[in-house]
Amino acid sequence: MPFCGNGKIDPGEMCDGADTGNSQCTNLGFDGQKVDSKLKCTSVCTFDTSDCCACGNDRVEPRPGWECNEKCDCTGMCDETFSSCTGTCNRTLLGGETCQTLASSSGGPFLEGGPLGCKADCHDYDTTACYICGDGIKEGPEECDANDCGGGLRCDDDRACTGPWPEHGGPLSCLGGGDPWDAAHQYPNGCAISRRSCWTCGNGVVDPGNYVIDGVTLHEECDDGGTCIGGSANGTHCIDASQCPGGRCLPQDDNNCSLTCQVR
Ligand SMILES: [Ca+2]
Ligand SMILES: [Ca+2]
Ligand SMILES: [Ca+2]
Ligand SMILES: [Ca+2]
Repeated sequence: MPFCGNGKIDPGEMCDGADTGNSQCTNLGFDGQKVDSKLKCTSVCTFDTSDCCACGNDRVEPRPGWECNEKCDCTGMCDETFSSCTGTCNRTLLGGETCQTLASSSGGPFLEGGPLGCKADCHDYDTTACYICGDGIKEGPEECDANDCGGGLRCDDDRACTGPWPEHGGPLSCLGGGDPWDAAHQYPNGCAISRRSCWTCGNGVVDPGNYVIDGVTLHEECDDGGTCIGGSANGTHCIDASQCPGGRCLPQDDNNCSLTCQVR
């Protein structure tokens, strides 16, 4: 470029010195520029876009200091010239924020999940993958939240407990974490289903907790197991279906203990 450096645009030059013609960052597909700056020119008379900003350019350009009001940036959405920003996000720049830090800085509830995302215009975070244990809504990896046990099931429904036995039931518990019982068992993190209030008549164990049958609140008074019905072990005592190959293990209404595990 024999005339690069003479301060005016000659054939083959995009710009020269301070002369960028009518071009601005926005003409090149960028969203804006650094405040008090403009499109610049390199020493070889090509555009220097380092003070241009765009959603999708691998850099978070927030206010103040930039016209682009970005909180985050989702890279890979634009091609090299930023004239076609239709790609999909392949890396999200979040300025160090996470679901958790975002919640605490806003004074909002504690968001436990993630990942935190970036909205397509880079102007705000996408929190749809964040979740809150304690908001009463089962979401993300939660097994339950408060009384929401998923699929429209209320955890406190007396029939919420299900199992392989014909005689079973009771409410499920949704554990919020911090409960000593939870910590001692398998639910240290909260929003996990506990079956501690379930009952199963016929499993050979007098289960704790109450259950309701036909409006009457009961608790197991006895449980002497069941009997294999059918299969190779037909007629033998059992406490689990695995003990009855080809058959079922069912509680028996005998002289001592009823089908709902009440003492006769
Ligand atoms: Ca020139
Ligand atoms: Ca950007
Ligand atoms: Ca929740
Ligand atoms: Ca039982």
